[in-house]
Amino acid sequence: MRDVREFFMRTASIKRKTKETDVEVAVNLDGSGVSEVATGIGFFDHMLDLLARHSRIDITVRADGDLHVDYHHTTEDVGIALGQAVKQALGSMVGISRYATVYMPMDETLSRVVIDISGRPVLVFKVGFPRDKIGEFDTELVREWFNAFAVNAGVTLHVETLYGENSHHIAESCFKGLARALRAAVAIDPRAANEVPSTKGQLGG
Ligand SMILES: [Mn+2]
Repeated sequence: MRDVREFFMRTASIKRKTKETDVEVAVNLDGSGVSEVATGIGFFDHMLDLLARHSRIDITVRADGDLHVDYHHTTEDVGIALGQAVKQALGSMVGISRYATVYMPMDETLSRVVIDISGRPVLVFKVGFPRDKIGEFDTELVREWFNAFAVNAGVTLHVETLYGENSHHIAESCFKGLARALRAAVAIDPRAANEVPSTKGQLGG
């Protein structure tokens, strides 16, 4: 079947260097879920690996951040760069499915992730963590990452954990839910492969 992937590669790479972090990110939206991730934060690497695997987006992340301060700058800046890379790879957004709703269980936890690749950056994040830390990782940084990603990808993203007890499971259900939502929303809709999915004729206005 002919679709837009015959005409352009949906890939992007972003380099972002500040006094706090040095981040390089690459994505291939039509990949097979291969990840090459090294942020210096074990738990965060685990989440980004899951994101790649379950979205089928190939993701490369190399981050060298000020981890001696804490994990905030590195987590946020990787979210910024990954968001920018996804937005760039989407290009004109021709042919994308645009919307997706995913319920993601992880043992006793259930999270719902709803995405609209709208060009309008909004995050609604209703997720509570019973613990302040997962390993060395501050659980409040999960929200920081999702916000940085949503704002820079230009997506409307609603994330809610409906119930759950284990903080590791809660975080994992959010990242896996985003992965499956992204996978569906960036997929080319064969019934509208040459159209931008908006009655305005464009997304992001
Ligand atoms: Mn895990």
